[in-house]
Amino acid sequence: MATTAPEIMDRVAALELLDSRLRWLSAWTIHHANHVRPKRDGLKVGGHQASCASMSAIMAALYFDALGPRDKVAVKPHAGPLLHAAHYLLGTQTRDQLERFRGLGGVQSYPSRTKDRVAVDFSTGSVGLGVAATAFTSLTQDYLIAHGAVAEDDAGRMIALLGDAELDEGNIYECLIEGYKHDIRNTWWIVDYNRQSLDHTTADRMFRRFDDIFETCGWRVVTLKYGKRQLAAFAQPGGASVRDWIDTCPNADFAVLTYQGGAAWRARLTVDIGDRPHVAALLGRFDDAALADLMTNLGGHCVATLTQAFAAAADERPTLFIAYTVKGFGLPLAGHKDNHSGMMTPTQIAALRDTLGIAAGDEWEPWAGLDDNAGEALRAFIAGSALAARSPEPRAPVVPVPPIPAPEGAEQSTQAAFGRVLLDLAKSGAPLADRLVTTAPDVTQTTNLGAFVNARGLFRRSAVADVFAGAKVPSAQKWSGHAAGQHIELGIAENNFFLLLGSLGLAAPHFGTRLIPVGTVYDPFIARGLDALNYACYQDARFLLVGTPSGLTLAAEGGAHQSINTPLIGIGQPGLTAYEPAFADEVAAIMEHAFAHLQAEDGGSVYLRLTTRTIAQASRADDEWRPGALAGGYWLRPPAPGAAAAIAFSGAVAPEARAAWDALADDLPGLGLLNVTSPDLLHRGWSAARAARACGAAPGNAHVETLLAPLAADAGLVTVLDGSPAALSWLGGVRGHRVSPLGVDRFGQTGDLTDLYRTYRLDVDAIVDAAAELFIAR
Ligand SMILES: Cc1ncc(C[n+]2csc(CCOP(=O)(O)OP(=O)(O)O)c2C)c(N)n1
Ligand SMILES: [Mg+2]
Repeated sequence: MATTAPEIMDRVAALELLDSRLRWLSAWTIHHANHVRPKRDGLKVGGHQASCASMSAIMAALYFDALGPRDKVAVKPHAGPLLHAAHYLLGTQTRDQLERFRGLGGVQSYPSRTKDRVAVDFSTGSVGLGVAATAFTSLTQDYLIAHGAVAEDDAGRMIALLGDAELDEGNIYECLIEGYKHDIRNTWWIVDYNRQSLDHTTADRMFRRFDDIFETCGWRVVTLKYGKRQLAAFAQPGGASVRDWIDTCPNADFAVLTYQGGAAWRARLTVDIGDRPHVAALLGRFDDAALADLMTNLGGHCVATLTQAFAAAADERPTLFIAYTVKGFGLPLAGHKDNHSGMMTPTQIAALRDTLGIAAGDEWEPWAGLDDNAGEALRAFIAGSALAARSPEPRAPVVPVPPIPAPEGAEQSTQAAFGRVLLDLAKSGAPLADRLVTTAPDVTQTTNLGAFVNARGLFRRSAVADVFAGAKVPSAQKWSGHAAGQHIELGIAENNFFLLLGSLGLAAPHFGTRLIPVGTVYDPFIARGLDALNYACYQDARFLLVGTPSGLTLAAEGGAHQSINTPLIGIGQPGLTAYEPAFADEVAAIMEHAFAHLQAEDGGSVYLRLTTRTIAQASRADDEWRPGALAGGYWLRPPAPGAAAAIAFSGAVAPEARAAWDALADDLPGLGLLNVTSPDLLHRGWSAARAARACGAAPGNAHVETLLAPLAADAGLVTVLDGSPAALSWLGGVRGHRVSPLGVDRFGQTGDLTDLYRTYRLDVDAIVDAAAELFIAR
């Protein structure tokens, strides 16, 4: 705890001044971007002055007092300007960056690990996700401790500062349940309980319900409802009545009175409890301004209350702090119904500046309005805080990737090949194998992770026996858990799965040790966790995601389990390279590449879309296919120069594409057969090459341009995949070729493969017909 304040100022006084500095700087940063900086587009810039003001005391107490050197914080997205203000006071953020808040290259609207220039532990933006990320990062820390990569004494606390409306997000409760199963510790969630969201005032029925929910899941709940001045008033004659009144005051009434101010408080209190003993005398001792101050002196605005509460929760038990606050505290926006996006007028901000004694023109001066001694004292105070003592994020060494041989077998499925590669790695003793962490949302066995888990065990901080094995019940699965295990078993909630992948995938920058997370999920249920996947990618977390089984090829499983649009997700998701291999040797090559790519400085995460369909493997004369497969596609049958047509396919429909090629080759001499292993990479490369050419730099061709170059200018392409046809139909735009796209764009249904491929036009006949259509249409 920081106690370095010079004698002229005690700790609480320093934190109170810092609270008001943070509130001012955050308000001014937002004001400047909206009212001072010249505008070119007439659009509102935005920012959330009320949401910041609500939490400035919490920020001051946490960042300048309670924070430990290894603690990590997820800051409520719309309180981002407070985080930057704290760094500005510390000297680690520049005025130029603040002046460019929400402008190109300036401070981001919401804290961003990758785009902001100050240390951001967790990006936030989509409410609820940053909160849960702290719990999964604590689990990641426990995993690293158990595996000897982090010392127990070096464990930090994972802290979320959240808005109360974030508690409406379902992912919070999914996380609570999963966290309880894994005995989560070292996690604090601090709720800015201002009881206002964007549209609403929190339902009064929720009062104390959060206590029940969190306590049931093993959390300690600390409610910080009253500030010190309120507590002092409650101790006076008549005070108990005021306290009872506050405790039963509906949230909306409290907000209205806060907005209306001292006279309104007095009138209402007088009507409601003025006839109770000593109340009139008590109220009479406060003028209107002092009464308004008293009634809004809530726990979340009282740094003394906050620092005491934080210090008292020093053990590792997960803790929920419910800090009562006023949205827009200290601003004319306080309590107003529409204050979420509300902004002070130039007149109002000038008035606020005047009350702080800041001269016009000195708005950015960190210590303006304070005498020199006070400014110097505060500078010294924060220089001694834990925020100042934090080291930059570590750089973790790269783990060497061994060659990954292709699984043997003339007939294989890509899903089985994936499982085989992991098992072989587990047995190999390669250093990379020790860094693998697998996880799945209750689909470990049906996604072929089981063999790896048998070899490496389930991860549990405290050993868990395999009761079935103990009772000698025969099973292919060994399901005992121990601290050295490498599979983190999750319940079925896919949001948790993606949040955990995101946390494991940040182990390198967060803890200095690389983990290689591998997660499997049924391909259609990627959609269930899509925002959490996007969030993980936005943070530049690195992991291998395997969506399997996929597509209509699941046949008998029916339309509820057959993924259709995941290839488009693969194309559309930044930070994630999507592959859909057809053959087992491609799976091995892509996994080898992926393990390096997800460790590379300019790399990213990788998504494999796989299938359980066992198909005849391609016979290979050499390894020439390999670079093309990694780059997104290669010719399984190269077209003759000037060829009039080609078939382009991805994944499970390889047998149909090959058979159609056989059927058409005589009629269409020089017909090409293109195996597109990554529509995503081909499209991305095409965009990048065009952008580079537009900038006059690197005029080279994209891989897809080179691939399609041999075809005649007026050639036709048949594209086919078990997924949305749009994932490949764009190929026609690359060189202006005509396209006849096949794929799935209706819900699937049950059936066998023959019936379904015929019904949905993925069979050989459909491909032959699609080729004919290209030429008949000419
Ligand atoms: C997933 C998601 N949905 C909606 C939004 C838009 N949004 C941003 S803040 C907010 C309300 C937040 O209220 P609260 O958490 O109570 O924060 P406060 O500003 O009151 O502190 C909403 C709806 C969002 N950022 N993320
Ligand atoms: Mg709120």
